[in-house]
Amino acid sequence: MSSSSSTTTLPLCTNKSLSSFTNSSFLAKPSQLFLHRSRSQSFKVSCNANNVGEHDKNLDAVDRRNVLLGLGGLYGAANLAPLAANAAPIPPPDLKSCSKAHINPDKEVTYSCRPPIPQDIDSVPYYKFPPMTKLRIRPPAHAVDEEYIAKYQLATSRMRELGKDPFDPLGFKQQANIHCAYCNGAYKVGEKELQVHFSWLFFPFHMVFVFYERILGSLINDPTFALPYWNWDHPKGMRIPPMFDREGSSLYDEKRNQNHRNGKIIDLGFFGTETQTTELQTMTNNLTYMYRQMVTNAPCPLLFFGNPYPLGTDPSPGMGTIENIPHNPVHIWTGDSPRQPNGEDMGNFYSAGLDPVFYCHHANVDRMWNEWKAIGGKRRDLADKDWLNSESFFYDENRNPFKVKVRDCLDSKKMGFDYAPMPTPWRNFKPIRKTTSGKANIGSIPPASKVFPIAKLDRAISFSINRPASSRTQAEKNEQEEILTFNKVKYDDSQYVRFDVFLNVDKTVNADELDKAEFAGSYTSLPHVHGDNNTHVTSVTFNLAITELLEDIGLEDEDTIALTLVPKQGGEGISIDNAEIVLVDC
Ligand SMILES: [Cu+2]
Repeated sequence: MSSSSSTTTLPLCTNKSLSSFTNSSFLAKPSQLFLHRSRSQSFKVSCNANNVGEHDKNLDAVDRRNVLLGLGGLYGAANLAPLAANAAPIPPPDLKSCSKAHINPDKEVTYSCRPPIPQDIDSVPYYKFPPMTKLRIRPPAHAVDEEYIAKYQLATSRMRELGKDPFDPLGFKQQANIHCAYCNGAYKVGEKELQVHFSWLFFPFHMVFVFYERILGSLINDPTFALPYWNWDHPKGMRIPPMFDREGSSLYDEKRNQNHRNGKIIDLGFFGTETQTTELQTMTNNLTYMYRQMVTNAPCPLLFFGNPYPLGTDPSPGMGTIENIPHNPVHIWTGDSPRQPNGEDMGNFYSAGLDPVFYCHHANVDRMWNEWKAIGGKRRDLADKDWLNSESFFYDENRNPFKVKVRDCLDSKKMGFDYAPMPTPWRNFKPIRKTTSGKANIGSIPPASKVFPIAKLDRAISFSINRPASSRTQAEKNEQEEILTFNKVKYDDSQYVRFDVFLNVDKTVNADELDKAEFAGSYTSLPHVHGDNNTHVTSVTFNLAITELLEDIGLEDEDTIALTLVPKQGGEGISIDNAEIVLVDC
């Protein structure tokens, strides 16, 4: 168990962060942010370096929201769900059988995502990461200097140049195709489609994109070149990193939401609709999401990694916390959904790799894996052999084909890279109970048995639900995690979907203000193809860990608690069979 008691500092836009840039013309325009904390307090903040005094006031505003408590509730190690007895790991895909990818079940990708087939396809060796004398150190993308940007731009433009040969595995298009083929149904394993999202393959598969970084380095003869990480979990990084927003640069992509450029603060819960709230509230919500997804809702490995996906099972069994938020929303927020039919580029799996910022986004997703393990408790890699021995196929920087096992991708240092450290303010951002209106009166809302099944989540719904045990001792809580489970959450998976879950409040809850203990979490989905049955309907189990929330709200002694579901996107297409609270070993 670990907790940090250091004071959180949230430099939203300090002059220090700007000093590492040698040419201020490359920065996002100094924007005037009008941040209103409440009716009684308002702050005007400028990202101008000479307005630090006001800026500090703003930091204080966020600091006051922060409760410096420990992390709590992190214990032992095991899995949430048992596996089938005769399962096997997912093997590398059969390249020869690679067919057309689909944008949705009815629509094919207009080009083939298939990689070049190696001559000796049956004897592709396993990759051995070469020993490094010097680690590649991935920098936070908002804080790199012009020398770094010049190198990164040069390497990317050379990769784009190689992409003119559509079959060069080092070309930019082929690199993007990797994500297209593994994520939009081009590959089969056995009789079933291969999908590396919505399951425990999400983290290790994307980690293997490390070859992209090695290729970039080789194109500029710099064996220490490292990808930058989009530091969206820190207020300084909550915008498109400026170097990606320079038109004409090899790092720029035309197919991005134009409303989200020039320093616009990112909403890490974005699902297609701009929330009508202040930028301070957006950043506060962002830190709340990070705390929920890394700490509260990910005390057990499978909650963090996603559900088991052994050979022979259906794809997309259920995603882990970070894939859900902020991974999915960052994709959608960046993609050009206002102008492109399928949210291209970042807003759809098949096209996401065509935007250079994709690799920067995923570098931070990878970083969250290390940060999650660093929190301690039961937060450690899975020991399941079906996970450890799952494989994927890649070309290295010398155009040699290799297979890679998940077990070889668990330690970034062994893979030759590490991250330049940045503070993680979300670790101390445990939301507190809000005493504002919206507290539910258990007697005035229907029980879960009267509300489920929910045929359409087209408006907020409140209900009461019984707990299997109350007043649990610390030893009991150490032993078992209390999980709120929604069974058979069904929705049209060609649509954006999001709903939020609140505890102990009724429908009058302010669902745009998430920094409160009553906010339990959200379910989101990025449009994707699913299975071979050609239907659009996905059915998943959605779990939220509530042990810590019950402590925070003071509900530990209650036998029955109130819940409210608030649809945020696509609710008319969401149905839910039932909800229950269960105790599980984790
Ligand atoms: Cu992604």
